[in-house]
Amino acid sequence: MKITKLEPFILHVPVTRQGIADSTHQISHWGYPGVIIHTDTGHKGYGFSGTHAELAGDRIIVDFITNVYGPLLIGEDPRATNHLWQKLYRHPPSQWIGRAGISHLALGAIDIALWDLKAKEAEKPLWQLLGGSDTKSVEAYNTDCGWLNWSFDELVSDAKDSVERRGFPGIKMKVGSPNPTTDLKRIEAVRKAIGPEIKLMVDANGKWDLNTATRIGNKFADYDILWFEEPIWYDDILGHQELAASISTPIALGEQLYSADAFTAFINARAVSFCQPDVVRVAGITEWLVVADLASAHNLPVVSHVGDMMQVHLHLAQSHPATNHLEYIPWCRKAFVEPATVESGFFVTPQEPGAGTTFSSEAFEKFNVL
Ligand code: 0YR
Ligand code: MG
Repeated sequence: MKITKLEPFILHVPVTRQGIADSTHQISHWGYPGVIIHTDTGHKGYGFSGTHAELAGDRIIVDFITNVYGPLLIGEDPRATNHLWQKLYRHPPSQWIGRAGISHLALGAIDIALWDLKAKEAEKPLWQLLGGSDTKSVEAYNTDCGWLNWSFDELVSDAKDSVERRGFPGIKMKVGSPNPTTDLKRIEAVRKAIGPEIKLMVDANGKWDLNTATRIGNKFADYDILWFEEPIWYDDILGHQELAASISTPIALGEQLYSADAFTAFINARAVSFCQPDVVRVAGITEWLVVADLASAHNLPVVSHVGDMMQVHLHLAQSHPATNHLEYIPWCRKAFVEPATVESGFFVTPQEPGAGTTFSSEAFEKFNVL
């Protein structure tokens, strides 16, 4: 099998309900700048990054995919994922201007498309190709009930509805308000509404400084918070190390880390308890597997960041021993041929060959903005 053509696209899919906000982002659409990789066997691989749908930025990602990496891929066997990842990542001119940011998101889109192709050619869902079993149950937790722009009442009723009617065994809520005591009041009300048995996580999306995170983080134990996610600036290893040593709630992070090197540094510093790699950020499935193995070797759980990349992360959760839980964010599920689905708190095992990244043709007609 050989790569014959790269076909770029940019889909901007409106997020469900009203636009959402956390402490740092406001989103009305999810962006999928990506690529369809064509082959001489007729198989097509779908891969994409995940963005906040700023068209100018998405165009640069797609430009990098087609014009910088594209020529390095034509004629190659798409199943050689390790070889191709290294070829692109260490391509000297790209390495000089890359290794994170736009070039890395571009590499991620390509790598995901290659894995999709590899699984489609093998006629297996990706989790099966990676050694997974459908006897494994991946537990879901709902993030799409705890946004920071939800009013107090909306937040409490949405949290209650998620667990009582919809059966989620866990939920995550956003914190990082300008006045952190507001967050504590919201946490207290949510814990009261959902009862003591449900897993409750909080996510500050990197907003606070170390003093605030320590002061507020010390109160989380009163509400049995399973993890405190992105408490402070993403790259501050020593800050997270100090925080982890001074509060009892475990730290979760990783959605903003670009490499296994970065995870190694946080893990070695004992600055992280729950590793949250995202295939978008770490340039694809190839490096995600390195990070998950690394976490596994340190006996740390992996709970992928979903953003809205749920389908592909479900395949990885279904197959990797370090991961048993996955975030549920349903904004764009309807755009996919096989949307990730939760029943009674657990994900349904995907069955279609591939990595779960194939969009429906209607999604292309409706949402392609390139
Ligand atoms: C903004 N999950 C997150 C939104 C979410 C973000 O990208 O998606 O709140 O990805 O932090 O853990
Ligand atoms: Mg997060």
